Amino acid sequence: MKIFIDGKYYDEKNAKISVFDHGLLYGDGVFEGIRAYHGRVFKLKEHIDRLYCSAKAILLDIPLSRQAMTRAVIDACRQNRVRNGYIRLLVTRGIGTLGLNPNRCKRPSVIVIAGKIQLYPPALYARGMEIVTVPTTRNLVNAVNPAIKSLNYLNNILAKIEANIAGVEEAIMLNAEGFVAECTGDNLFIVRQRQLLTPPLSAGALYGITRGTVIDLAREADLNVAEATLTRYDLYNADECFLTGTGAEIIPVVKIDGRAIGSGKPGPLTRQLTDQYHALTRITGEPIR
Ligand code: PXG
Repeated sequence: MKIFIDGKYYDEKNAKISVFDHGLLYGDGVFEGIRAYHGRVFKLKEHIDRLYCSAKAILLDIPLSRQAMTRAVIDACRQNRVRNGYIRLLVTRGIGTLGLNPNRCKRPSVIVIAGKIQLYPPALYARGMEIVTVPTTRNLVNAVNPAIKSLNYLNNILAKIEANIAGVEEAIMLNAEGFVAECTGDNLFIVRQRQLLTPPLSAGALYGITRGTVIDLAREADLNVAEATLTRYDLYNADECFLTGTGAEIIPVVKIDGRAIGSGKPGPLTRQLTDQYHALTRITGEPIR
């Protein structure tokens, strides 16, 4: 695998960053996780836009234009002959001194890794997954806003560890007010009386690209979609529940905190949206050439 770092390609064993990079020292930086399907990069513009929004929020000046960044992602796929895969795009604050001050960092670093994706086990898609709510609360929007896809994911990692301890693969995180925000790496939807509901960004959700795609697909199919503040009670009494993310795509949830959701099997709208999503990945995206 050849990895792009600041305009040059390095093979895996030489792809290194400095121990003085503030991305490592302080988690100071932003990232994206992007998929390629059938020789095309899916929703690339949306991911690039979100990357620049995350960077803006932390006053990080990305040293590449959006066009050059788009080119770098496509080129990294081409160099690695990735047609179906996963692209991790990172911008770190760059090399500085020991000490928080980002002013000491002269130039942010841009890293593009184009490789394979680690997915949930296929059986979970067929049967649906069981998840739990966990004690670690979503970051406050007034602290490190969870809308920023920053390199500091420790809050989510703690929640993921709590899910692992409970013997499940994902955790539902609540915000400080006790409303549902999202999962550690996936957004959450429920279906109630044929209406799709998902927490608003103000509840502490990430502006998920898959979430946005699912909302568009649902509207195309004449389904009613709304953002809603949801409690655990709403989840337990939903007809269906599913998670969305670049990695997960759409994965059904059939049990939450020991309560079976709906019939206890993946629901019909979850299946319908999954089919629509897969159809879209077959026909759209930025060609890798
Ligand atoms: N919530 C959080 C906290 C995320 O980090 C999503 C929701 C889903 O957003 P998208 O835009 O992907 O629909 C994410 C995305 C990984 C990995 O390597 C993480 C994400 C996506 C893909 C891979 O763990 N997070």
